[in-house]
Amino acid sequence: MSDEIRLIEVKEDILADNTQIAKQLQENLRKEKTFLLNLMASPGAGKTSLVIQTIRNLKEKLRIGVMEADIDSMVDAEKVAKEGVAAIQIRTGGFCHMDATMVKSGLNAMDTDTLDLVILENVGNLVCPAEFETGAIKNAMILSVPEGDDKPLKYPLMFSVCHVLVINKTDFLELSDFDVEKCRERVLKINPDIRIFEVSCRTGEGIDKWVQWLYEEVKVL
Ligand SMILES: Nc1nc2c(ncn2[C@@H]2O[C@H](COP(=O)(O)OP(=O)(O)O)[C@@H](O)[C@H]2O)c(=O)[nH]1
Ligand SMILES: [Mg+2]
Repeated sequence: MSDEIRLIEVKEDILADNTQIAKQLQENLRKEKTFLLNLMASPGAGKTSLVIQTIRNLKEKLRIGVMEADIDSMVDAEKVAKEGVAAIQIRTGGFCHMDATMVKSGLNAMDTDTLDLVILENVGNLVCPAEFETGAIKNAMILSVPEGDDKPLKYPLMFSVCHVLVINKTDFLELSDFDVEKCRERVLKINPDIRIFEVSCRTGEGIDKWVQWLYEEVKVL
């Protein structure tokens, strides 16, 4: 019976096609001088909070748009729109990541040539979004203190595809056994070039350094 069943490996093909579309998209964004930041993290790590902090710090200097991606619901786009920037919500309809085609549709719905910075808040998880290039100029991720300092050991791919790691919720450090130095060592072993920022979106501590890094990157583009 099993002789009749054909097994077809599609994952590699899907990823190769996606990479091609992502490359083209990134080229177009560079020409347009629109900086796309792909922000990834677990649910609840503080993606929307960091997006809001970033908007508050940069909206006088940069024209910002936000693309919120979720399996369902509009709540994040509604929160972000209140900050006075262009926001759209992508509903992935069950998909646990954004691929380059979805990002392209989202960007088409925004007036990107009037924007300096578009932040993509990717779907919350540390697995699938790491596998799909989005066309972003830079990938950033958040690891929040309550998640634990062992996450680089468990989700190495995510830490390896990111240019920046933001350790968020540092206001929880004194209640937690999270070891920042151990975490840094683990992350740098996977990705020696990654930039690491320690912030609290609650107290605002450390946000200035993150915002300054992002601003410089957008300016360079
Ligand atoms: N204590 C503390 N709470 C935070 C911090 N950043 C975010 N939160 C809270 O964590 C929860 C999830 O944040 P949210 O930004 O929605 O996470 P997202 O699911 O990754 O977008 C919310 O209740 C936030 O208020 C932080 O730095 N410190
Ligand atoms: Mg969110």
